[in-house]
Amino acid sequence: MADIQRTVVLIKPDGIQRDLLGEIVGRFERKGLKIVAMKFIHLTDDMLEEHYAHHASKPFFAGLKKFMMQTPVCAMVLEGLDAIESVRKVVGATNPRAADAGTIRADLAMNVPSNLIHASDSPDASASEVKRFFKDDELFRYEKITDRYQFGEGI
Ligand code: IDP
Ligand code: MG
Repeated sequence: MADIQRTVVLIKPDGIQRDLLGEIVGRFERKGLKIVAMKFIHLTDDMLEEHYAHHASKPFFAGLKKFMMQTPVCAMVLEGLDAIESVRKVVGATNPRAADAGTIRADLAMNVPSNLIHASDSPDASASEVKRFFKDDELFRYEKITDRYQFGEGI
């Protein structure tokens, strides 16, 4: 059974610098994910210490944080059937050179940390990332006439 889930996506500074916002958002829209929140955030060192805590001991951590603060990031919450896994599939593997063709990272990126996108990797991560980056009143509920195709029985 598929669940309706929410997931957090950040378009990283390389996406902003390379003018890929429209292309990336368009891919999620065309997939059928519903944008329920969207804004620019200039990430802080504190936010990144929390967000990338799993990399705190890595030699690339300082560079990763610096990269993530080069410009604002475009943060969004996407909703859809099994949205967490669906979005990770559309995004592709962490190393863009190893990602499957057709994914955003394979098609549009070459390197790390500049692999264009962050996407939540589990329901727990999604829940804490929604709280980390969004206030309740920045999350919107609304009906779209296409919801009937993209949610529930799909008819
Ligand atoms: P993910 O973004 O695919 O979930 P994670 O392992 O959670 O991958 O890593 C978070 C981010 O840290 C990556 O997207 C990438 O920007 C950066 N990163 C991961 N591994 C490396 C590395 O070996 N060198 C530099 N940056 C890295
Ligand atoms: Mg990750």
